[in-house]
Amino acid sequence: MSQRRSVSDVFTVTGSGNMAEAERAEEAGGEPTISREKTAEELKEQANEYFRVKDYDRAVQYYTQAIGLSPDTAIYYGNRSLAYLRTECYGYALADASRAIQLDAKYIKGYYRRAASNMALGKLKAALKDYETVVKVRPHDKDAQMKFQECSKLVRQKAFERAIACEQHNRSVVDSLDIEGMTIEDEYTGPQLKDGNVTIDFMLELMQFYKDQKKLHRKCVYQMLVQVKDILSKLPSLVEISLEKSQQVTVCGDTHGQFYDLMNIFHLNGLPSENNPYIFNGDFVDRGSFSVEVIVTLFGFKLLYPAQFHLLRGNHETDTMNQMYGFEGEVKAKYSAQMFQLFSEVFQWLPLAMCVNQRVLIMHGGLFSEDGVTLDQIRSIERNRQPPDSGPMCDLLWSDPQPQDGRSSSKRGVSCQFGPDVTRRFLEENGLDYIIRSHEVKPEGYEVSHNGLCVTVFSAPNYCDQMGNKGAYIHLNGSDLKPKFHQFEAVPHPNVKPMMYANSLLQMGMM
Ligand SMILES: [Mn+2]
Repeated sequence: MSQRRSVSDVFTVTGSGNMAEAERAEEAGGEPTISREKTAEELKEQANEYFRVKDYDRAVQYYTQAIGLSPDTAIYYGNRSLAYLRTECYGYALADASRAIQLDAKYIKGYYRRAASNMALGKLKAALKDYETVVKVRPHDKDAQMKFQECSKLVRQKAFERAIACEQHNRSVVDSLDIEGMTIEDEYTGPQLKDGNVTIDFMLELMQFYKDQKKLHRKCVYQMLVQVKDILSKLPSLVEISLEKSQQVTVCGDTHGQFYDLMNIFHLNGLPSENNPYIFNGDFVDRGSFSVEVIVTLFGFKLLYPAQFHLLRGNHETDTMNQMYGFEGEVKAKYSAQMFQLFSEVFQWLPLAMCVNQRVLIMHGGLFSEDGVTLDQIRSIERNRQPPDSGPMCDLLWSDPQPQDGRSSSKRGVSCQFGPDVTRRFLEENGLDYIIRSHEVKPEGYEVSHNGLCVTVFSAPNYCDQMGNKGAYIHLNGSDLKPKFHQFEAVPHPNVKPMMYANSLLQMGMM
C-alpha cells in the first residue's frame, strides 16, 4: 500500500507518455505493428463484451492479451483496471490506473479508476487528489464536481472522527449509554430478551421477525452487544477447540449481509445448537444490505452457545471497510452512529484464528508475509484494535493464496499472496495438516489448492446479486478432520439491493 503517485508525479511523467506516442507513430509505418494493433483492438472489443456480461475474469484475460500486443495503450489499462475493481483486486486496479495515467496524462478515466481504487482501499486523500485533477481538467463536468465534493466531504468527516476518537481515547461507548434506562414502547411487538438473556425462543422469534423485515428494538441490540463484547474479550486471539471422534463442526465462509442465504444455511444444515456447532469465518457484514440482521443473529447464537458457536474476524469487521461498504451506513440508517461505534468496539475483540484438534488452522485471509510465524505468535497478537497495514494480524485478515511458489504483492493492495511452498513450510513448522480460509468468492463456493493444504470456503451465493457463484460450507468430523463440502444456491431476498448503504461514490457505477 505504498508509493502512490501524487498529482505532480503524474504531470512529470507526461513526457514519457509523449515519448511513447512518438515511438508508436514511428512504428506505425511498419505493417506488423498495424496488424498487431488491429488485433489488440479486436481483443479489447471482445474483452468489453465479456465485461458487459459480467464475466470479469475473462475480460481481464482479453485485456491482458491486448496489452501484450500493444503495451502503450492507456485505455487497455483503464479498462482492465475497471475489471479488477469489479473483482475486488484493488491493488492491481490501482497499478493499471497508474500505468494508464503514466501513458496518457490526459486520459481522464485513468484518474477516475485510480481514485476508485484508492477509495476502495480506504485511501481517501489519495482519491481526492485525482478527483481534484479531473475537476481542474473538466471544470464544467457535473459528475466530476459531484465526486470531488463527495470525496472531500468524506475526508473532512474522517478527520473530524479521528479528532473525536483521540479525545475519547480508551473510553467505551458503553460508559456513555444508559441501557437500563431505555424504554421499550408499548407499540413494539417484537422479540425481547428474557431477564436480559438470549434464549432459543428469542432467537426463533428474532429470525422470523427479521425475515419479515422488521427491526429489533435498539435496547435489545445494545444489551446483546454489551454481552457479546464481554464474551469475546475473554477469548484468546487464537481459539483452540477439540472434537471427539463422533463430533462434527460446520465451517462457513463469508456471509456479507446476505441474511436470507444465512437462513438457508440453517435450513439446510440445522440450527446452531450444543450438538450442531458452527464456525463463521469472518466478513459477516458489508455489501449485502441485511448486514445488521446477519450480525445480530450471529451474535445472538454466540450468546446462546458461547462454547459451540464460533466467530472469527474478517477484513470487513473493521472501520475502514464498514465506512466504504455499507455496514456503517446501514447501522446509522437503522439505528445510530453511536451504535455503530459499539459494533466497532465489539469487532475489535473477535478472535483472529481457530485451531481444531491442533491440526486444522482456520483464519479469514491466510498465511503470512514472512516465514517462521508460530501459533504462539498468533496467540500473542494484541487484537483489540483496527488492523495495522502490515504484519501477522493484517495478513490473517487479508492475504490470499497463489498457485505459484513463493510470495508476491497482493492483487488487493494489502498484505500478500502466498504460494504452496509457503503453506507447506508453515504447516510443517507448526505440526498442522492444512488451513481453511475464506475471503475470496469461488464459482463452486469452495476451492482446494496448494495440493490439498489450503482450502477456501465462501458462503455468500450469487455474491452481491451478480457473481453467479454457489455458496458452500464444510463439515469437519473429529474422526478424520477431512473437509466435506456442501454446496448451495442463492435464495430470493426482498428487493433491497446490495451496497444500498455503501458510500455513494462506490454506488455511482464505478465499481
Ligand atoms: Mn474478506
